[in-house]
Amino acid sequence: MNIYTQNDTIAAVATPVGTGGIGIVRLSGSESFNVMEKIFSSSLHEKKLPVFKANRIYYGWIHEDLKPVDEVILLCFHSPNSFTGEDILEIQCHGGINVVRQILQLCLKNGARLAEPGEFSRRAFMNGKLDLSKAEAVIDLIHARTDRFSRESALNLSGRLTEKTNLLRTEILDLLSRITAAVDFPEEVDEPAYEHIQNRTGNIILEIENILSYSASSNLMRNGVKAVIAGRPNAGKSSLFNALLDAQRAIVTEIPGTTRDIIQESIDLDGIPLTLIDTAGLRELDDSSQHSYIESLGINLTKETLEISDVIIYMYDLTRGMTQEDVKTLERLKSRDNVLKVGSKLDLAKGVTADNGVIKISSKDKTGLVELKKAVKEIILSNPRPESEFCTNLRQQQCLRDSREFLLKVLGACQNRDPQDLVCIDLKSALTSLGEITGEVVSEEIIDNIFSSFCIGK
Ligand SMILES: Nc1nc2c(ncn2[C@@H]2O[C@H](COP(=O)(O)OP(=O)(O)OP(=O)(O)O)[C@@H](O)[C@H]2O)c(=O)[nH]1
Ligand SMILES: [Mg+2]
Repeated sequence: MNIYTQNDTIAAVATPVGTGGIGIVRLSGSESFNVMEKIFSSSLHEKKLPVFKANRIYYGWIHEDLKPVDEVILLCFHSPNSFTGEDILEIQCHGGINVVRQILQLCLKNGARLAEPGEFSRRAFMNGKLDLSKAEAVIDLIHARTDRFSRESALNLSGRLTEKTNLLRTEILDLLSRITAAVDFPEEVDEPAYEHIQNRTGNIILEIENILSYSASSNLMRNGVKAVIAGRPNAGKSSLFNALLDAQRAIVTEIPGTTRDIIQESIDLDGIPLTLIDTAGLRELDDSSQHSYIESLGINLTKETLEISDVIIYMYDLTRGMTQEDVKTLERLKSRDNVLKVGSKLDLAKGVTADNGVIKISSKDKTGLVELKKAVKEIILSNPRPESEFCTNLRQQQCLRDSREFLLKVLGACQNRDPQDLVCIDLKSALTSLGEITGEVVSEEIIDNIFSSFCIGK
């Protein structure tokens, strides 16, 4: 993707496709103001151009040969004080699909090129305006499905991870400088004691491990989990699905076999994005009617979904008790440690006793739902730490692990009393791995990979 190294002027629509109050077309590059001079005027009676000053807002018209396209305001930023570090103009127009597209077309016709996905942010990175971990925080913030993940991403955007990484890098650099000085000038500078190197390296490893200890909860917040509601027809699965969503999303009837397809929606379970899946009721079908055929397809889908789900909410009707088929299905799921047994319709089965470990609920009057959510959370959080001090993605975790590996080698080398110039090699590699987190040292391929996951206009 070498186009990124070019300094041409790019344009894109920065707001989502669709109708809205305001649409934004963004331009970045040295030609931005020249493009604008061709398509903007403060008046429609005659071509009138303001002197575009930095950090100012201008009112006027986007026009084509003084024929009005839209009434807009312009936000002006001059290089280097802008998001990308280049000249930037943001055209705020009315948010109609067509008008936004027309303005973009005019920009393209008058000297700009359509931006690639993430190209604005990539330019910001290239111009030192945004480090890599902050750029990744921007993507996270845009895609966050829960309040908690938004907050975590905003903290990273504000520099939490960058600052921590830089602190650790400074520590390594400091140690490296002391050893290098002694290696290069053995007459003047004494070698640091091996114990000293070991102590400091050990502390850095502990710090890295502390950040890594939040990996599982970071991954959970980022990726979310799948919880499937399964059980026999009429067990009350769709009713529970609706009750948890607090919306009438799935059809509920007293006819067994109502749900035939997989229906899924996302809910926020205390900061964890939980994809809740309603399924077709499990039962043996013995006739070969078309109706049964369709239902059997649904049942197969249910079985496949059971395989890939992180939590299985297995429901049975308390008023009917557990049937042989329920027992058989639960037997098949025995090896999984993620099954919750849920008895439904508690409002109709007040005096009914249930096995130990069964969570009794009523979707009708919403009893037992808090306990159910708590139990789901317990399964999900059996490993990860619930609170996160550091939120990292897989790439950043790999950089941290690589760095830790090199630092462990440093400890080993000190233990063996290897020459200190050898110790330096691993310290340098540990430094490089940490530098990859913020993009201090990073390959073109990784940069491409990160910025291609942005949307156009960002
Ligand atoms: N009184 C009462 N009725 C319920 C409750 N939950 C479900 N029902 C009723 O039980 C019937 C079946 O409910 P559904 O939610 O459609 O059951 P399902 O498991 O999705 O059924 P299928 O889609 O056919 O597999 C409906 O008539 C619901 O109104 C409950 O908590 N209390
Ligand atoms: Mg259903």
